[in-house]
Amino acid sequence: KILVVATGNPGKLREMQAYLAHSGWELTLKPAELEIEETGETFAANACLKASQIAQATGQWAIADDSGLAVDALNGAPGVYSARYGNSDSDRIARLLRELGNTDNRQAQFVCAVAIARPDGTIALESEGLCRGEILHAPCGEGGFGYDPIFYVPEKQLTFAQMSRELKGSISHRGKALKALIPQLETLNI
Ligand code: ITT
Repeated sequence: KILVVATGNPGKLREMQAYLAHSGWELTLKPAELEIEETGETFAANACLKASQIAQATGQWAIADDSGLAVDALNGAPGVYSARYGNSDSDRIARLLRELGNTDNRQAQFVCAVAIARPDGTIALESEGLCRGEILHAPCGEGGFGYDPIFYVPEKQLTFAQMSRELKGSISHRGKALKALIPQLETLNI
């Protein structure tokens, strides 16, 4: 049972592999030359688009994750445009901190939509997870990827970048979306 992971983001791949390690599926990375343009307006639409196109291109089952950070004081930006907010993680973080400035309201949420497509490109399963937290004024922590160093979870008193992969996975948008998916994956009966 092979699932092609429709991502070019190594941080996502590592987390997906860890969280689906006992699902009975073997995860393999999509060929690098297959790139999908994300034209959807929602996380779910983009996850379906990526899973469907990679499944069709490879003729195998595929899983995609579309995710991002929605900041309350920025009316949900960068949201589905989180990856396009800059050319590197540090550029994206710098831009977000600049746009937020000294705003008191630091509330934000990470959202993750996951979709699984059959080899013919039709969508078999969808799932979504979210995690609320606060945007710090400066990065803190070395782990994780993307916006993790500025995303602080008050309940744990840590940023995502200060958490072990296990702890992040137990509360994160991606961890929740994939956890909800596992029982459904088992019912596929492939
Ligand atoms: P693929 O589309 O190839 O999967 P991508 O990085 O372009 O990779 P998205 O379009 O879904 O993925 O954009 C997600 C953005 O949100 C990207 O900038 C990530 O760094 C960021 N992001 C998503 N999940 C995150 C997490 O758990 N921690 C930190 N940043 C995250």
